[in-house]
Amino acid sequence: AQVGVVIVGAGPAGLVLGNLLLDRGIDCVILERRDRAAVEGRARAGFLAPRAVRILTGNGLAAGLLARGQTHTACLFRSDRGEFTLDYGKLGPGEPHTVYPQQELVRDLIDAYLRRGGRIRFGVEAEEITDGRVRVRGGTDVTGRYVAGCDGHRGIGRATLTAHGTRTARWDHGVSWLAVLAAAPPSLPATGYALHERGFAGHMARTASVTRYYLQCPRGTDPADWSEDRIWTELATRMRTAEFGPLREGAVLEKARVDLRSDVLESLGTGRLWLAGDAAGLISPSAAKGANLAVVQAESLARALAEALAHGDEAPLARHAGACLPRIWHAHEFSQWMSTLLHGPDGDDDTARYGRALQYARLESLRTLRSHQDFFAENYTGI
Ligand code: RFL
Repeated sequence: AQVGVVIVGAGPAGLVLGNLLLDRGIDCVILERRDRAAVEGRARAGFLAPRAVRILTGNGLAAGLLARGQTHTACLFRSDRGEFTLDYGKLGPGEPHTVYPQQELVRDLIDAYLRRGGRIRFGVEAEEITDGRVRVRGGTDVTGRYVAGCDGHRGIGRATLTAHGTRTARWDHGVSWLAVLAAAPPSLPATGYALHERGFAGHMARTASVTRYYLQCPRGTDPADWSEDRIWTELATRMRTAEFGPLREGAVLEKARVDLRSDVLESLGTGRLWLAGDAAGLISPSAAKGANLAVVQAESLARALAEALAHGDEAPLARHAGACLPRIWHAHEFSQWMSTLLHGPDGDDDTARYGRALQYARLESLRTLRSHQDFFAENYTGI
C-alpha cells in the first residue's frame, strides 16, 4: 500500500519531518539504514539556534532540551593580541543558543515519533528512488505519494536528484578539523575560538561532563596519529593556557577528521522527491548551522507536503523551496565569514601575509565595533 510520505533517514531532518507530518494526520514511514542504538549514539552537533528551538517547542518536541539543555550567550576569542568575550545574547536581536547534544535530541525525536504512533524501520537501507518508489536492500519496495530524502550528504536522495541533472554549488574551505569529544567539563564559561599560527582551536560545551574541542589539521590527517597527549598539548598551545589558564582535561571519547566543505543543491526537489537537511546541502561546521538548517527545512517541508497532499498540487513545494534556499544561502554566507575569521592562510608569502592581516583586522572589528558585534550576534544565532 502507498503511504503519504516515505522518509529516508532518521537524523534530525527526517525525525522532525516525521513528527510534524503525523501531527498533520499524514501517514508516513521512516527508513533508517543503521540500528537504533547507532542512531541514538552519534554525537555531532550541540548548538541549537532560537529559531530551531521555537520550532521544536511549538510542536511539542522540546521537553528534553528545555529540561536538560543549557543556555549559552557568550563566546570568546583568543589570539596573540589577547582575549575578549562577546556577550552575543546582549547584542543584535539578543538571543541565546540552547546547547543540547544532537544524539539526545535524536533520542527525544524518536520517542516522540513512536508515541505519536509513527512507524520507523531501522536497519533498512534505501538503494534506489524512482518516482515515489523506494527500493530497499534485500527487502520489499516501499511506495509513497512523496519521498523525503533526509539521508544526509552521502545519501541516495541527493544522488538521485543530481543523477537527474540537479546541479550543485560547492566550496572547499581547504582546511580540516580534528573533532575531539572529551570526557571533561567545559574549560571556559563560553564557546572559545583561538586563532594561532599553528592553526585554529575551538572549545564548545556539550554537557557538564563532556566538551567538544576542534583542532585545525592538514587535509589527510589520520586521527590515529593524534594521541591524547598530543591533543591536549596542542590544545594548550593554541588556546594559550600559559597566559589564560589550564584546560580541564579528560579521556578522549572520540576523534574524527572533518574536512570543511560546503555545497548547496540548486533545487531542493522535484516531482515526488524532496530533500531536507544535509541531503540538500552540506555546510561547514564553522558556525554550527547544519543541524539547525535541518530542523528549519524539515518544518517548512512538512507544511508544504501537507498542503500538496491535501490539494493534489505541487505549488506549495515550489514555494517551500523558494523560501528555504535564500535562508540556506544566508547561513552559508555567514559560515564562510566565520571560516575566514578562524582560518588564516598557510605559508609566508605576500598573499598569506595579506590574508592573515585581514583575519586580524576582522577580529579587531569584532572586538571594537558595535555594528560588527551586532552583525555577528544576529547571524550567529539566526537562521
Ligand atoms: P544526518 O544526521 O546525517 O542523518 C541522516 C540519516 O540518514 C541515514 N541514511 C540512510 N537511511 C536509509 N537508507 C539510506 N540509503 C541512508 N543513507 C543515510 C543515516 O544513517 C542517518 O541516520 O542528516 P540530517 O538529518 O540532515 O542532520 C544534519 C546534521 O546531522 C548535521 O548537519 C550536523 O550534525 C552538523 N554539525 C553541527 N550542526 C549544528 O547545527 N551545530 C553544531 O554544533 C554542529 N556540530 C556538526 C557538528 C557535524 C559534525 N560532523 C561529524 C560532520 C560537529 C561535527 C563534528
